[in-house]
Amino acid sequence: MTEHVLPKLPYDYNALEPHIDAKTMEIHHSKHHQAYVNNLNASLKDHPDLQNKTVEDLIKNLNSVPEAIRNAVRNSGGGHLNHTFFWQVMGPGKGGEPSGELLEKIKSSFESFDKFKEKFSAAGVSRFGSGWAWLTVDKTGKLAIESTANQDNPLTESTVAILGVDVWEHAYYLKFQNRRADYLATWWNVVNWDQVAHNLKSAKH
Ligand code: MN3
Repeated sequence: MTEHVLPKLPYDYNALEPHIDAKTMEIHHSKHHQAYVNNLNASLKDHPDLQNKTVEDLIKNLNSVPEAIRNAVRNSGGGHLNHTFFWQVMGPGKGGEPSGELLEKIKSSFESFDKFKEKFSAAGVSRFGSGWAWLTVDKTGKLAIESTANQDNPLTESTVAILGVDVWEHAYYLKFQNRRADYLATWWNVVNWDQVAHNLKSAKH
């Protein structure tokens, strides 16, 4: 069978310091993300027809996954997809503001870049329990801020995420404890806007 594998982190565990600490990154990637990958492979063990599908395919078409493993695929496949995405939209020496078409779209959708940040952070802060906040684009090119519970991905509801932030406690608890709003305020310093612009362009195709 083709097994899903943990992707290599595109930078070192300490690369996002001081904003996100090395220990959090190490545990998040090598333990949490690895567990999603392992659990996804375990849930697909007796389903050879699903083993060659990409994780995007599985999450996009959850209703075609047999009911017996649907929830497991939703959680562990979603976890694998979301974290693979999350590592890419962050990077060392990033932050700042987007430019070009992405900035224009953000301004026309949310009034200003600052207002966008405010609304996006609010979506993360107000997500009860564990989940994600997203900037998504729909088929018509319209941007929206969304929030999902657990490891759900907007793809299941047919919008495409171009930016996302993990608000599970495991993403910030070591450094920020219960202060999720402080984590989110700091997180803007590591956002890789070049990757987000790339995601916007690819989502159109
Ligand atoms: Mn996580």
